[in-house]
Amino acid sequence: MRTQVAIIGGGPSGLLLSQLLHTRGIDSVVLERQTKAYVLQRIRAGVLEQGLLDLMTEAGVGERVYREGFAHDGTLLSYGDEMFRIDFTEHTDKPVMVYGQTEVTRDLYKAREATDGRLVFQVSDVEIVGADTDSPEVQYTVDGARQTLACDYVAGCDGFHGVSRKTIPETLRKDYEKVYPFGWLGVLSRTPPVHHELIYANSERGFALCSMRNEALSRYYIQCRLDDRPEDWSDQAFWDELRRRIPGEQAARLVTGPSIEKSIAPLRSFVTEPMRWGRLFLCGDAAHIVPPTGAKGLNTAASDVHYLYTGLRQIYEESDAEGLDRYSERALARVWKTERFSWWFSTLMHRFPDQTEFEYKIQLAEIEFLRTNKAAQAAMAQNYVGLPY
Ligand code: RFL
Ligand code: PHB
Repeated sequence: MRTQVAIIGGGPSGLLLSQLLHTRGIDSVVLERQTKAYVLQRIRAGVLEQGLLDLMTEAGVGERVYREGFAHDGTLLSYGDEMFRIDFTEHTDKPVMVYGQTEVTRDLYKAREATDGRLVFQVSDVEIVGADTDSPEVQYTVDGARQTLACDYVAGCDGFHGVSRKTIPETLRKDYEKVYPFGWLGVLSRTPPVHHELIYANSERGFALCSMRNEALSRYYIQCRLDDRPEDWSDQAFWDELRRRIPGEQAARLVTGPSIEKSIAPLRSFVTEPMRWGRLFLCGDAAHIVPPTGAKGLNTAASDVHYLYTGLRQIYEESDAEGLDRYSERALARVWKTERFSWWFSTLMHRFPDQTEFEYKIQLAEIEFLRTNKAAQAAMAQNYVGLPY
């Protein structure tokens, strides 16, 4: 089999790139390790930046998100019983959209299937061969048979645990990592959200986040220990702990119900450099991870897709390699700014096990500064709605 761009990974990065390339008549094949049903049951991101919305529109999948998504022009921060709002419209010209990653992925699968996109599921033993030559290929096994996909370029969109990043020789890449000493326990429940905007809560007992998918579906998170397991947390224990971490007024209003999903995610900041080796380009979680505070993971994957799509268009439509040659540099410049914001917001809002009383006081002083200082609010708002591409 042959294609122009072999895409490893059928998550949001791989699918969005594939659908965008299709709009320009550039052929791709997406190789996904899991089944489509498995990819669609992963509950992840919920907040989309304007940049991602624009890419979805360009890819022809921008209709449902504007119909069913919820535009938010502010977010709430609390500490103890105090709560204040960061107003996006006061400091930026755009809102964010609350719409689940699951729905983004569903829309993209639908579009790829409607346009006869080639998607291969349940591939295993994926191997990228000759990435540093002019004729790379991807070898993989499906239905027990070994296959070879010849291509011009390989897009490594296979997430943090994929094979693409590891294909770049260790001597040529450098990994930067920070692991946080806690995780997030997330619960999805068929209950109305406690507030119509998101609440990021700093409490003495640890961080909490009140988010949502729609008027009848809520998504809540609480900071938990790294050795906690979802089965250790009954629904009742989760709701009790969440109530203790958000302002009393919100706690009194919280509607609880049975969880329909409960999972724990560790928090990590990670970047690999460079994001390109020969004809292999890393994109999304394959190249970088942010802690979820600030909702930047999927959105940063989308900005990579933008730079890679632009580079591929340039080479196929104008025979100009400038965009591909500068892909890694351009993507990383934005990635590091997003890493900084996610690290800052995580550090501001969580309880660290070794935190001294002094450090806790400093944290509260910084939140207090943010509550009262317009310049600090503007910086937060601009980062939250998404830095320009
Ligand atoms: P994905 O989604 O991990 O997709 C990679 C795909 O590659 C497949 N794969 C392989 N396929 C073939 N061969 C192999 N060897 C393969 N190895 C892996 C996988 O099966 C998978 O289908 O990466 P992608 O596309 O780069 O997308 C990244 C986003 O999924 C991620 O950044 C976000 O979910 C992060 N994130 C959030 N991001 C936001 O922008 N806003 C949010 O509100 C937000 N909330 C979150 C989040 C992530 C979370 N968790 C669980 C990590 C909340 C949570 C709790
Ligand atoms: C979510 O709704 O899943 C969500 C929202 C905001 C975040 C992280 C996750 O910062």
